[in-house]
Amino acid sequence: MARTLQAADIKARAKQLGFDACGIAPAGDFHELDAFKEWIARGYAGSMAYLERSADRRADVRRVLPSAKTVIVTATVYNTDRPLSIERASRGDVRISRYAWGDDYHDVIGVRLDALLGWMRETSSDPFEARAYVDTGPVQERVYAQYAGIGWIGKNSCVINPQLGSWIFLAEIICSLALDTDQPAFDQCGTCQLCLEACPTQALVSPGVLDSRRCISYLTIEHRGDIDAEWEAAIGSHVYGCDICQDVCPWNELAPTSSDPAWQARPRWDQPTLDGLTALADEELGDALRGSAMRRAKPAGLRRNIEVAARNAKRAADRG
Ligand code: B12
Ligand code: SF4
Repeated sequence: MARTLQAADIKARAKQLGFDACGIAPAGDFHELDAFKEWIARGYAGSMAYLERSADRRADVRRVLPSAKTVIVTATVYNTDRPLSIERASRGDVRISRYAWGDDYHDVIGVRLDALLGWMRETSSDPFEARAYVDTGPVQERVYAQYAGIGWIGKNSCVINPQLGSWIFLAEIICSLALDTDQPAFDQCGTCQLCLEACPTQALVSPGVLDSRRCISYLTIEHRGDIDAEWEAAIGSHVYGCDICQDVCPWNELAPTSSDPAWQARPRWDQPTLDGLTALADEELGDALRGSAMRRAKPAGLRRNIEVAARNAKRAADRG
């Protein structure tokens, strides 16, 4: 029967649908959002022009949905029981970001978020407006996640939940319902600086601020064309994305793993080797990317990255 929706009902439903955490932030123009335009102005977005194009809308969710009163933020653990990238340092190993081993999260979480929104529409006695986004919407997901109490924005710029760690996907429903909101999460990085120190390209230029142009994740996923020779050696054996700033984070030491089949590594991407990937024909590479978040880099981008890793492996072998 239709009723007035309460925050607790939505959170309980989110749990049933497979979300590991759910919190609610007020729709507001939080001070952290001001940093976005400055970040663009410094050139830190590199060639990700879509970020600049949507900068005005990203300044406040009410520019996306003028009637917005709250942002329901979900977190989904994608961590699985496999070694960290920094533990895969043997000759011939290549590294692929943890988030990309299983099914494409845009698809999987998109379906779950639509189910949550569909249930809200069926259950709420009050009509409301809403927009649901997973990653690709004009929303600073990390800021709203922090204000929804999901986790704080760490020095590695990732949202860290004290129980779940940072191997989490974020997704949100912006809505016009005036729901009870959560307390924002508070910073628990303290004096730690491990992520800043570990980044092979010093992409974390100051705590919480990442220059994408230096980030291995950006270089291997978003950047098109040749990779500047300056970064080649530092990319090492990374063939898609980079996890180092999360691998070294103490908050991930006891991070739980997920048994959700969606995030389990597909055989092709489970601890891959350079020889195994180099041997793939274009068609096989294309097939292996079907339904995977790695489609973003396209077969040509992945091939380019495999070639970089191969040159790095040869240099290492030549050094003996
Ligand atoms: C563009 C983008 C990237 C870019 C830039 C990343 C970055 N750090 O900005 C690149 C390609 C490099 C990237 C890499 C990765 N990404 Co990405 N990415 C995004 C995207 C689409 C937008 C982020 C953005 O606008 N960045 C610009 C910065 C300025 O904005 P922001 O991240 O919102 O940060 C805010 C605060 O940090 C604050 N702020 C600014 N300065 C300061 C200073 C301090 C001290 C503090 C506390 C705050 C603060 O202001 C910003 C908002 O104005 C989001 C999805 C989304 N719609 O938000 C996913 C997202 C951030 N990415 C995600 C993931 C998983 C990754 C990778 C782990 C993938 C990988 N393994 O390769 C890496 C992580 C690298 C890293 N350390 O960030 C997840 C992060 C989940 C989490 N736990 O935080 C998101 C949320 C996608 C999702 N829906 O799950 N990503
Ligand atoms: S490694 Fe240390 S400084 Fe970096 S995000 Fe984790 S706790 Fe914060």
